[in-house]
Amino acid sequence: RKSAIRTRHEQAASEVLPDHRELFIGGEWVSSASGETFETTDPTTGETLAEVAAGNAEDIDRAVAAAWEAYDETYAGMSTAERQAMLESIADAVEEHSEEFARLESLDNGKPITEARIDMGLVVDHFRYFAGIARAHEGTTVETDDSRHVQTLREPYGVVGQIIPWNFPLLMAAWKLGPALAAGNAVVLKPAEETPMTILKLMELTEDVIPDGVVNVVTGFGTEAGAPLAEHPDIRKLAFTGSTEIGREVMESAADSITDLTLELGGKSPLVVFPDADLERAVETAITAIFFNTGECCCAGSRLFVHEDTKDEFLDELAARAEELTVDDPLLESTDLGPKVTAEQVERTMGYIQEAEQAGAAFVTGGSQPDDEALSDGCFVAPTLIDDIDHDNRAVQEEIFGPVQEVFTWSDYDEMIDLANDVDYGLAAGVITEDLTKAHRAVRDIEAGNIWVNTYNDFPAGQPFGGYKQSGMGRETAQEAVEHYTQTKTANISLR
Ligand code: TXE
Repeated sequence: RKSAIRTRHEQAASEVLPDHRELFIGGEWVSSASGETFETTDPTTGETLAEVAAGNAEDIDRAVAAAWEAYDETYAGMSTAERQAMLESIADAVEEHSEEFARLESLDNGKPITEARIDMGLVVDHFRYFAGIARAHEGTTVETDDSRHVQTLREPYGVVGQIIPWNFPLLMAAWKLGPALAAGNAVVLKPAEETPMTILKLMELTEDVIPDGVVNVVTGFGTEAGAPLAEHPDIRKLAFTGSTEIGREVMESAADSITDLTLELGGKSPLVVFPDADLERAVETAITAIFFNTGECCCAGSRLFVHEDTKDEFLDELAARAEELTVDDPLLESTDLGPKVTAEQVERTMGYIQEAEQAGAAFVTGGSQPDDEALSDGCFVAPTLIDDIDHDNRAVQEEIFGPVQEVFTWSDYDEMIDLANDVDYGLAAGVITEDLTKAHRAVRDIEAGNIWVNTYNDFPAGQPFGGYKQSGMGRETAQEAVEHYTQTKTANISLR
């Protein structure tokens, strides 16, 4: 099996890798200023997938200059209808090549091919949504009295910077490029160093669609390429998705130039199961909440609160379902969980698991890397359910970002809500009940930017996404996101 996996991956790579691995600046493929490259690895086989240009501050300077030139000379003059057509064409490119994109994402990130296809559907949906929004962009007039005419314009910032993570590489790019381009900005985007391939392929396939310099991609590491972008004085708006720790640094950099900021950071989301919940639905929702994308989801439902009346039956069912999940080569249709993105991420996840173990937590299932020789070169972690763990344990308070869910039993609603809210994060939550009143009550009581009722990890375009507390600021994936990429100009015209 191990050699079959290797052969399958080599074959897929030869079919779907982009031709270009350079930086994409001003519509040209260029080497990094330093001439340096870095490797992106296939987390299933541990083999190098490709060598990619390692951008640095000089490259960011070039990209920002190219973006301003494109904004001033081309993009600012493009009509909203032309922007809409451009965004539609980007969606078409992804749709036409969606299977190639899905396989490439699966190779670079390790996500199961079935889930990579879901990502690509959402990428298309988000570009189309923002194509529509580009035409529905309106200012206001303000009524005072007959002595003046007051109106507001929503104007683009000009050039914006975007730093994206590795868990949904192309989807996170779509979430950010869609509203920025719809609002009329030119962009400098830095992909995560772990997963640069799909965005490079998108640039390759849209070279004739996006005017030169309107989207610039500088691949590279966080400190070498990300930090100079965040610090750049000519960037007028910055959007970052990643860890809360780096989000804080990015915020400090933005403070220097008073750059407007959107942050989408970590999470530690509660999933609350009420005693009246339909058992099968509750179990399936809990499985999706934590094991979708191998738990590498900022909104993963990683803390499960089950009512004591149903806990035993629920947990038996949940463990049985978790044990049925197939951990294997992500390119196989039958795989439910692929590898984590890097060995470093495995180490991090296993560190939390071991710490929980040392604190005396009980493992309902998992708690290790899978015992499967065919997967021994990859970054795999078995689906893990932890019971009997203190709520103040680090594994409960911090984002693990892996297939690990901690289970808590509750009986008193108010106490449960206090615990559900007792983390620094507030990105998402789930509630499972057949009782409408309980659902509405919990939606109001839980501190989170996104609350799913009887579902989880559902991300249609148009539904705002973003966090409370230390999970971030600003909202993406909705009309509100376009507002974040514009600034209000007020004109007061005297009528006297
Ligand atoms: O994140 P980083 P990492 C969480 C998750 C994960 C942890 C660490 O818990 O285990 O963060 O992951 C760029 N200035 N999330 O180390 O470092 C970096 O190159 C500017 C949650 O991958 O925050 C990449 O493009 N940029 C999350 C991006 O920031 C910098 C998704 C994210 O990397 C930089 C990913 C710097 N100084 C991780 N340093 C989510 N919210 O979905 C790094 N970067």
